[in-house]
Amino acid sequence: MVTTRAQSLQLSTAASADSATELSRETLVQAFRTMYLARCLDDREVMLKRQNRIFFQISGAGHEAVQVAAGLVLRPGYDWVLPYYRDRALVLTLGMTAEEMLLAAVGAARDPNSGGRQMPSHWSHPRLHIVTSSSPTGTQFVHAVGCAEAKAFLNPGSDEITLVCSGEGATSEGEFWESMNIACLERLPLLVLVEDNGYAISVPVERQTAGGNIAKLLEGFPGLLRLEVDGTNFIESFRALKHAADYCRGGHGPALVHASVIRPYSHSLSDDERLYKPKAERELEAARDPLLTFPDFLVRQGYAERQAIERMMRETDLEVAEITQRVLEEPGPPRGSAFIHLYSEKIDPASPEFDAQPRFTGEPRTMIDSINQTLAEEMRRDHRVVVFGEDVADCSREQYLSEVKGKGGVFKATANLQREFGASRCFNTPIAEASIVGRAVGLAARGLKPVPEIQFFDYIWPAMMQIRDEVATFRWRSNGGFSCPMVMRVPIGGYLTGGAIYHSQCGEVVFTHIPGLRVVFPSNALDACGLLRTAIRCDDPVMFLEHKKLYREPYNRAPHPGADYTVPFGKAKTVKLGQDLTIVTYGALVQKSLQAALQVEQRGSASVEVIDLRSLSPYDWEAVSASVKKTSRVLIAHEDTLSWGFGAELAARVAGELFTDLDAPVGRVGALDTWVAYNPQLEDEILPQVADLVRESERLLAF
Ligand SMILES: Cc1ncc(C[n+]2csc(CCOP(=O)(O)OP(=O)(O)O)c2C)c(N)n1
Ligand SMILES: [Mg+2]
Repeated sequence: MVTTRAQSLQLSTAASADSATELSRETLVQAFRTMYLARCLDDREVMLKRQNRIFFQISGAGHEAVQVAAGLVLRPGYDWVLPYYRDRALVLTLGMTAEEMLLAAVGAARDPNSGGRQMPSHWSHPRLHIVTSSSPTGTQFVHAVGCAEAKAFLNPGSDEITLVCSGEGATSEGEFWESMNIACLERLPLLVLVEDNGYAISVPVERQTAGGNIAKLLEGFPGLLRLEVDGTNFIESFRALKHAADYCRGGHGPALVHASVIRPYSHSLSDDERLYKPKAERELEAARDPLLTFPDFLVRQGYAERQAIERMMRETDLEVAEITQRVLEEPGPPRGSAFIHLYSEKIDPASPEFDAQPRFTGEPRTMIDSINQTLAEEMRRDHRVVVFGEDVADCSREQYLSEVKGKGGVFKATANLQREFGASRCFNTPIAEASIVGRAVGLAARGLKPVPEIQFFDYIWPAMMQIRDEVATFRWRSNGGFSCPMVMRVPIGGYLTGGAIYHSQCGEVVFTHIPGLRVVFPSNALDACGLLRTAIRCDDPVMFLEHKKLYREPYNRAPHPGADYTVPFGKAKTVKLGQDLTIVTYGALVQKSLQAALQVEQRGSASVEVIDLRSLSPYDWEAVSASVKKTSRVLIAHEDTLSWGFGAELAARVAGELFTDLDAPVGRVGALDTWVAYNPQLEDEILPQVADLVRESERLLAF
């Protein structure tokens, strides 16, 4: 097995520690051993890729010195690390083995990073607190904010820090700036390492970053320690990173180390830098290669002898070759394993365990009150529940709390939570949706239960990358190593008379199309209480869609069903029995469908069944199928636009599986395929109305 120890080296008798860093001679030599091992693994992978024995390669070549330095200032399994794809030498220093890396390269089932699901160099190692990394550039910054923030809940008083790494190109992403703002606002123990190799694929840094220097651009961020260093120089890098880590550990706030490095192997094996980087520049870079300069330094300073270093390099080559032979025999993930770890295997929110009986007390409450009370009860029950978002706190200036009533959310869903549970468990965030969801990822990865609010569904889109590429993939891509269960509460929907295009949209189907995510959509106070509690107690990420129009309706109120009332996901409710037509619906169209059913029944002899799906992913196919088998006619109705909607999927499935049970075509009603307008008459025309449901029902019944 390849180790990162340097025990086989013959050490010189000169200085026993470096005077600039106080690192022992053994540590210095070991640092080179790790750098060399990293390069050796890259070279081996390059060869395997060329032989088509692995399927992707991206190297850390040229970044090794600063990465090993970063690894040495961290305490593996104590501090938290959000690496990026070039951080091979960093994660080796933290304790990942060469074998674990090559298992990832061949896509083996035993690969601890992802079990063959992600490209190699997408590091993940729960025991070492190396949090699963993905391919989108910059998404990791907001996770790091959440990880650093979790310290105050889980490890207060400790000197733990979080390290997040990136290239200079990725600092152009909004998530980087959102993170730097929050890190400075909250004085988080966050160490940011920007490994600046001068290029983002082919784009040079002066066309990427205003002024060409990210550290300078950050001037003026309060409390942020900024250090610039030659990242190919191990000694300088170690000193800078040690200084920065000490600053973070001391509670002074975040630090950023901007390290200039080289990238001798092009961006990846799919890129050829000679297309945009001239020979002279590549030669200048080559002269800075730490794999040449650092051993020279070790010999010059008398820390090791040249021959011993060369012997160690040969031994490392042999060991890597030997591991490669073994790893190439490793089996890949077994057939049939594609769904494993898509959702939690620990808690099934669709299980009968969540099928509770209500124990009603008190007067009927509105849906918004019910949500507010459920949040409070769950925060009382579980200290890990943390609520945050825009305007969700009662009053950020806590000294005014005794004088003012408090905001508690634009719809009041979170009223009095800050008052009861304190500003650490219910707090306002900057208006930055990617970081609202992204910091929840970091908090959840460390075991907290975040319940972030997105103020309006219409404004969820800056968080889309986080939701689709991070939240939903976290467990699957790390092969169960990490998870980020959270509840994203999102007010949705129209019929508001004046809500217009940016306060009325639906679009739930965008999220039901995401594997790994649960989507629920209650239509009344009782279900909102039960489904929200299930969402908080389950172990998956849940999108909890709250229809704004239903928040304060008189007809959907319910007395409180008890502090343990839960409703299982994927269980529809038949809200009206009938024999001749099934209307399958959810959200605001449940009530409209009931009204339509009554009108249809008054005008003819048919009877209509109405099913409220309640949760959309998973959804209750059994209930739909049983009802359609009984009635032989089905109408699927939703407020969201008609085309490519949730109804399209259901209609396809009904047609595919229940064709012989049908006496009429499958009907659908939804909004016009356009936006919701401000003018009330136009809004009415665009959104589905009772009359539309009656018309379509009668068409199907007459067929
Ligand atoms: C959000 C996103 N956009 C684009 C890409 C494609 N891409 C992958 S790496 C990269 C360049 C990153 O440059 P930098 O941050 O400087 O890191 P380097 O590769 O130079 O180490 C790009 C554009 C991506 N992975 N994610
Ligand atoms: Mg770069």
